[in-house]
Amino acid sequence: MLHRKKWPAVPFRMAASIVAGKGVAFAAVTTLALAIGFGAARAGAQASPLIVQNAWLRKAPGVDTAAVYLVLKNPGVKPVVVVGVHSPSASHVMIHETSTTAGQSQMRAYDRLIIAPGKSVAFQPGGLHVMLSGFKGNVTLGQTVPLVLVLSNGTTVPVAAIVRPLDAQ
Ligand SMILES: [Cu+2]
Repeated sequence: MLHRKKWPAVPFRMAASIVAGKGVAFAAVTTLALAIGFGAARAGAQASPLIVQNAWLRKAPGVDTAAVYLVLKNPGVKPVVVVGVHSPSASHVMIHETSTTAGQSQMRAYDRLIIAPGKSVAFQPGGLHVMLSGFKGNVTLGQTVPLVLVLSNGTTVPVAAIVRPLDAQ
């Protein structure tokens, strides 16, 4: 009776090594698939060297400066260096960092900002921000202010920062 035939007994240790071997083969195939997928994305849609998340600003009426906050994520395997920022909406754009020493708040300007591979840099109130001044028009709640990040290799990364209420954090 065929259905009652026993499978040959496999010693436990050998069975474990077979499973492990399959696991390794599967991982190798997955890695290859990812590599192919990544290559295709690069060749096709020009994957951005920097991912921009949650860009926003507060703008008080009648004040000609505003700070933009955002998160910059480097998805690549090499450092990404931001060497400049500009905006069609403002005449002066700089990367600043606020720091407080002995109760004194100071702003330091960055000529370049390096984002390590796989890391994110958060621009947030009380720390890094993109300082805009010399606004060329009205900025109203809910609208987006365009910025352009310039990288050391000449690539540019567009940013759309949304105007949030003054009490946004
Ligand atoms: Cu500033």
